[in-house]
Amino acid sequence: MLLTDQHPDNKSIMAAIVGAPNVGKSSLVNYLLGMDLSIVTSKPQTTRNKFHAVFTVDHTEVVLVDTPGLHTSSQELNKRINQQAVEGVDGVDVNLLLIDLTKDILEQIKAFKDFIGGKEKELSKTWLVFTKSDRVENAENMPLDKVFEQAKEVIPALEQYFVISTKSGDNVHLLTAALCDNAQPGSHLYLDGAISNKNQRFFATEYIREQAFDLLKDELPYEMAVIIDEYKDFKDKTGAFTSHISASILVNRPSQRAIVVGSKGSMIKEIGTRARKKIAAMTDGKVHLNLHVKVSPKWFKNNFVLEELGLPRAINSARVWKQK
Ligand SMILES: Nc1nc2c(ncn2[C@@H]2O[C@H](COP(=O)(O)OP(=O)(O)O)[C@@H](O)[C@H]2O)c(=O)[nH]1
Ligand SMILES: [Mg+2]
Repeated sequence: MLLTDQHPDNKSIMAAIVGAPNVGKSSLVNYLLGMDLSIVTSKPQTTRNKFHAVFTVDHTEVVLVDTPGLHTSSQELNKRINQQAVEGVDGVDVNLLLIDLTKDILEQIKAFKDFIGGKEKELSKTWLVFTKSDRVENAENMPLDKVFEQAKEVIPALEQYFVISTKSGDNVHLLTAALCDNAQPGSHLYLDGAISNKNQRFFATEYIREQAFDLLKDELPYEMAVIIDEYKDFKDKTGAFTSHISASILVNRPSQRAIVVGSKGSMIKEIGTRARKKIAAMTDGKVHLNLHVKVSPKWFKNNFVLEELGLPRAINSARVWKQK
């Protein structure tokens, strides 16, 4: 889509947000956007699809690419999730490599190097963003200059670093300023007011999954996926919008269905109530949400389900799919 009649002062920059699971990628996206768009949970590996999140500062458009956490696994689902992360860093102007200050720093840097698989020379300029500074007592006394120099030996594309907290908001403005300074004159990719390349349907499934992640324990959420069966918007007599949404929560085994439904349906009801509130905050209207739990054995190996979830085949996917 080409947007015509752009302001002559328009500038744009695209930044990929990468890093290990749970470093705070989605939290940073939400902080910069000023809204809870990307799902944030205390459990790692919740984000599965890459997507754009957009904000503007004066005439400068910043397009953030939220990516799933980098993890290596031979499982088909994880291969496809990783592919989303790989594509996320492709063709961007800058990579923001997030590093959790509360964990081993150099290990995270090396994990990123392994992830890009020897292509560090082709990498766009990359900035280190140390996160969760509110959780370490003396972030300003940490030898981060030295750590940065060591990191540069591993990833030569590293240019500078930031030390931020999205909880306290510390230093995030420095990152925003650097992004704006590095934006190039040119057309905006998105219309004014756009916040993402994904639609409300996508975020509805994310918010259902987010609430289920929060409420359910252990491994179950990783064997769970959400698919929208129906999504319809109606205008009522007052002109207000009501969205009627039916969605299926897919699980792998019948025993998991029992857990997600809960005693007398209490769990699915709670997931639904919380998700409905979050979806309504996004649509700014009323929401009727119908949730069903379906047992779909091995959905995470099923090409049709994975495509429906926005996870096409990865480069290293096994060629095992039967032709229809
Ligand atoms: N204390 C603190 N917690 C954070 C910060 N950023 C993220 N978190 C927490 O870290 C967890 C993972 O965050 P999330 O944004 O989902 O990480 P992602 O997996 O990289 O997208 C959540 O529990 C967040 O609340 C921060 O700056 N300070
Ligand atoms: Mg995330």
